[in-house]
Amino acid sequence: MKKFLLSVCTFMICACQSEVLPPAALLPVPDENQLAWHEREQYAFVHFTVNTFTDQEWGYGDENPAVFNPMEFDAEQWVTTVKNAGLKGLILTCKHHDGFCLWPSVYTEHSVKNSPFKDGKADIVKEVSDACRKHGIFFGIYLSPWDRNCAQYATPEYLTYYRNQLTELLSNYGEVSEVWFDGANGGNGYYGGARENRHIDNKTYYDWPNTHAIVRKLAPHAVMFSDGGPDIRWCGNESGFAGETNWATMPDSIYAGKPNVETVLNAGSENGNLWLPAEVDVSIRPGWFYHATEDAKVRTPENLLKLYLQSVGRGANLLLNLPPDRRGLIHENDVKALTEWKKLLDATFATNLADHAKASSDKYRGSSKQYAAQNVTDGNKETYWATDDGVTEGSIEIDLGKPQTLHYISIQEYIQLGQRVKNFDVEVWKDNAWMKAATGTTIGYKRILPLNAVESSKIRINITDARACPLISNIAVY
Ligand code: FUL
Repeated sequence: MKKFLLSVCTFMICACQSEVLPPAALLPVPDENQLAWHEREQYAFVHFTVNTFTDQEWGYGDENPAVFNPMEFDAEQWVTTVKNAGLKGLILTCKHHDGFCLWPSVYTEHSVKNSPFKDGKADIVKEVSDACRKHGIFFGIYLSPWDRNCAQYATPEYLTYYRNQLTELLSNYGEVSEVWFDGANGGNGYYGGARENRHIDNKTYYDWPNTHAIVRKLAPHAVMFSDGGPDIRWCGNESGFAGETNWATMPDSIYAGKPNVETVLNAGSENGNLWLPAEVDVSIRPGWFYHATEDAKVRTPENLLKLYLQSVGRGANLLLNLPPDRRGLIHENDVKALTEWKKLLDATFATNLADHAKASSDKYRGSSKQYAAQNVTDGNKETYWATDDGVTEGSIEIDLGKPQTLHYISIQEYIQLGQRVKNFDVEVWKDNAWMKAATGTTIGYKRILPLNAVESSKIRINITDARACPLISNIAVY
């Protein structure tokens, strides 16, 4: 018996000694909804309302619903275009600043129900959300807080109106995965006939916490976007780029003592106490709404690839706007650009040369295989390479087997335990020596850097500084 107990104890001691504990989380970390959001990477925005028919960007709020008549409207065409472009979802402007509702809201007459389209029986939100579900992409809503049609705007009653509409959208159209709260606010408008200037205090008027609570209750898996969150932040511009340094973390008030809010939004904040990653919203055309005069100004496939690298390639998500035309269709020129872009993306990122390639490192956590470099090429996002606590640098070498032409490297941190890397570089083996091929600051969910078609058989990633021991879950080379 004694002997048996002794061997059990010895076994337990050995087992304990060989287990190396994972690093503690470096706060803040993403919650489940935010993690799911990171993985969506790129999706479509759709701006459509009376503006499409009046050739405006911001409707005044006095537009006659009679102008809204997209005779060839086809939700399937929108959704299949989005899906074929490799975009994972669609966020629809259910109501833009002009106040016109794309669904027959019971709280206003200013909607599709008073348009000639389908004799006032249309519900664009329903058709689009149904098509998204049918084709397996997510659906999101944009409900403008600023409403230039509503007589109550700028009074406390408007909040009830706004929240009623939000409740309608979150109750009647199935799962909503993202709710977009626009930051444009106040100014002149129709306001039920008053035709005047109305200003609100953006920080207090909307009483956001109580509106957010409605979303949490009715759409518990949705993420909410606004300039400053609560789940996703604006990237600080509408030109299509996140910062080359891009922290998913932010201080709890983006306005607190920050003179250059846009700059902070663009780069995030290394010591921020909130997980608040950036979303890059940008249009495929100069405007957010369709204008025939912009038919020749659709972004080229090459420019769309650039946007992808400046957003997804910098750890942000890409929200690409596609404005349907007056027929109610995504215009041929836009479809063509998207199709070519998808081809370009597929061709560029088709073959991961590092897939299951041999990987080694100068050090790894507790010398335990559990944290070895092989984890970065195993295709499993749950495994990662890590160093010991307090060690904030380290190198991973990947053997590509034979000389290859290298165009891009993609690196991912295991953000479940926090964003850590502050500086890194990439070297390639050239003429029997290591040669620097790229440098970067942050990595985050994903960082893609060009390697400019260099020829090499080996690549080395050197993490040179981090907020805590670095954790790399994936490295891909194209
Ligand atoms: C801005 C709005 O004013 C634009 O019209 C557009 O909707 C864009 C996405 O956000 O704040």
